[in-house]
Amino acid sequence: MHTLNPMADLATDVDDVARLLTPAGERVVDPDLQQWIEDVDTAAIQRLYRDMVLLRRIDAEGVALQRQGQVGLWPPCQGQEATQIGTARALRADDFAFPSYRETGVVYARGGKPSDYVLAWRGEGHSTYDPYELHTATQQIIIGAQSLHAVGYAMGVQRDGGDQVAAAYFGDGATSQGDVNEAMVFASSFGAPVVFVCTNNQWAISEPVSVQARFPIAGRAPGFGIPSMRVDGNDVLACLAAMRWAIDHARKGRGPAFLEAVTYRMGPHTTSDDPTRYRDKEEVEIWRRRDPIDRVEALLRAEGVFDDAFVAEVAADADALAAEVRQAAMGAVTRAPLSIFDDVYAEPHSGIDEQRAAYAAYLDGFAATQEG
Ligand SMILES: Cc1ncc(C[n+]2csc(CCOP(=O)(O)OP(=O)(O)O)c2C)c(N)n1
Ligand SMILES: [Mg+2]
Repeated sequence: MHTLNPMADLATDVDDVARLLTPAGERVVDPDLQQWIEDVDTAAIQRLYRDMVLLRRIDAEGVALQRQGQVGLWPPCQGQEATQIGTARALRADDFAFPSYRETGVVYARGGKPSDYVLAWRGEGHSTYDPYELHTATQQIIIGAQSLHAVGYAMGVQRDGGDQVAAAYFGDGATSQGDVNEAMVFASSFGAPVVFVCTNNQWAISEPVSVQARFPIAGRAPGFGIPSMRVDGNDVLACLAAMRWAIDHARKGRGPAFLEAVTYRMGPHTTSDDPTRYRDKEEVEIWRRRDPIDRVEALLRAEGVFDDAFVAEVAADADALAAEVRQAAMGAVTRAPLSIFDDVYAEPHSGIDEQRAAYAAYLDGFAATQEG
C-alpha cells in the first residue's frame, strides 16, 4: 500500500516563496523584502544582470573545457545564477563565504580570477586563490562540511569582537547531513553571526528533494531557533534582499539566519552525470520558463534600458572573460606530481610525508620499468 504524506506537496510547491520579480519579469511588492532593496536602482539591476550573464558564460566555458578534455570535471550552475549572485553581492568584502563546488558565482562575486574557476577542476592545485584575500574558503566537495567551518569562523569573529558575518552555502541534499544540523545547533546555541544559504535546486544528484524533505526546508530552521525565509531563488532581487535581511540580523548580534533559495539545476549534477536517466524533459522545460536571467531582461526592457549598446557591452565582457577562462585552462603549466602534497598543511605533517614518500616510490617504479 502506498501511503501519501500530507506534507509532501508543501515541500515541492516552488511558488510558495517570497519574490520581488515574477517569472514574467514584473516587479511585485513583498512586505518583508521591499525595505531591503529600496536603494537598488536601474543601474544596479543592470549590474546584477551583467553578473549573471558573465557567470552563465563562465559555466558554459567550464562545460566545454571538460568536454574537450581540458578540465577533469565541472559542476554546472546554470539556472542558479540569481541565487549565487543575489546572495553573494549582499556580502561585505570582509565577510567570509564558505561555498560548495557548485557556487562558481560566489567565487566570481568575491573577486575570483579567470584561472580560479578552472585550475582546481583541472587538477593543477587544491585551490588557486588565497582564501584570506577573497574572504572565501576553498570550494567544498564534502557535502555540508563547510557549514561547520562557517559556524566555527563566525564564533571566532564573535570572540574577536568583530562585526563580520560568515555565509555557509550548501544544497538541499546537504540538509540531510549531520554536519549541517550540528552546525545549526552550534550556531543557535552560541548566537553565532552566520547565514545559512540553502540552495534548493530540487535535486541531490538523482535524488529529488521531495524524498529528502516532507516540509519546506526553510521550515526546519525555526526548530533550531533560527529565523528563516524561503525565497524565489530565480529572482535575483529577492535573493539580494533576503540575504541583506539575513546578514543584518547576524551582524547586529541577533544570531544566525537561514535562507532557502528555491531554484533549479538546469544541467547535469556534474559533467559525469546523465540527468535524462532520472528526470523528465517537461520538468526542465517548466524551469526554463522561469529563467533567472530572462526575467531581469524582461524587467530592463520594460524600463527601456535594455538597448543595443547595453547588450553589446555585456556580450563583449562575457566574450573577453570566456577567452581568459579558456586561456587559463589551455595555458596551464602542470606542476611536478609531488607538489600535490605541498600546501596541504601549514606545518610539517608525518602523514603527508609518508604519502609523499609512497607516491615518490610509485613514480620511481616507472623510471625503473623504462630503464629495464
Ligand atoms: C559527505 C559526502 N557524501 C556524499 C558525497 C557525494 N555527493 C556529491 S554531491 C552529492 C549531492 C549533493 O546534493 P545537494 O546538497 O542538493 O547539492 P547540489 O549538488 O544539488 O548542488 C553527493 C551525495 C559527498 N561529496 N560528500
Ligand atoms: Mg541540490
